[in-house]
Amino acid sequence: SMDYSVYRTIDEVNAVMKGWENSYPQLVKMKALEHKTHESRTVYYLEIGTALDSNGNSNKPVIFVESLTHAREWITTASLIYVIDTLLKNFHNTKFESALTDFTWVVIPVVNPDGYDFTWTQNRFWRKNLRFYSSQRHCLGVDVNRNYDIKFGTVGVSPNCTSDIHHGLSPFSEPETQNVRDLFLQFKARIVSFLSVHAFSQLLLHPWSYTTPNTSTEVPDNLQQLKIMGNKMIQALAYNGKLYRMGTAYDLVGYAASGGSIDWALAEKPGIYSYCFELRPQSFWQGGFMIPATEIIPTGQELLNSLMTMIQNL
Ligand code: 0X9
Ligand code: ZN
Repeated sequence: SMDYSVYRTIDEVNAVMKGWENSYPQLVKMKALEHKTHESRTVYYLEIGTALDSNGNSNKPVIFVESLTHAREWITTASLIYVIDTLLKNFHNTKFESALTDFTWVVIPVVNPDGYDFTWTQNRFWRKNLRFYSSQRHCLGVDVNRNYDIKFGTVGVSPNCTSDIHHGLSPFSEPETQNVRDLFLQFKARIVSFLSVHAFSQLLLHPWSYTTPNTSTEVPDNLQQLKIMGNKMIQALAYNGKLYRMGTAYDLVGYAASGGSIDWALAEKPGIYSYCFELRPQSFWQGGFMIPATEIIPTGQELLNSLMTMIQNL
């Protein structure tokens, strides 16, 4: 059986995905996304659920999950591996069965494999992708979560390529955002929820992330539903006693950010349940991005519990 309490390299994560497809051919398809990264890597995604046809299609509602957009946020992919493996292994357990019989899960476990590999080999605290601009020192990378076409370049971003929140040259200039966009559009008619998995701070963010006190009259049409569902989800995230809080980015962390995935997804398909998880730990003092691997399982348990709560309330 699989050891959950270790962090895996990009090659190991891809091998885990392949292993699932081999072990559960009725439940899992692993596919390549179209846009290769700057270092020519292929980004893979999974389609998970029953009654997939030979192309991996079904008529079920889709829950779309994207993770490891930010290279240093290792706990996100590690927790997701726990979640997916637990769902697959316990498929016949009534507690989890509806997750795979009533829904199709479309999951990108590592949106940014170049950045992830860079955190293993060069710099553990790297955040962005590896967009190469010039041999100018320090000018490397775009913040993938600022590159979507929603209020692009307006708030919580930088035009400077040396910045950790550099938005890139134009909306969807990056292969990583192009991949998420194209996969979202492929499944758009069936998507009921879009989930972006990040770390850390123990938060559940709902749109809009771009609003500040000046623009806070702009709210999603489904704000009430987002809040009601989000409240249930943060209660479920407290599964192991950790406090999670829910709100917009500005409400919770005091900064707005444009060009992010959850805002783009909700604007593209109004009415969906679009959230950004900020997983463990709560703060820098509890390990920050370097959270010990011993916390992967409990973090995965609380993430799984909140996902089960969400689907039971859809
Ligand atoms: O700043 C970010 O991109 C996210 N926080 S992080 O510390 N993981 O970098 C929050 C973004 C919230 N908004 C969207 N996901 N759109
Ligand atoms: Zn992040």
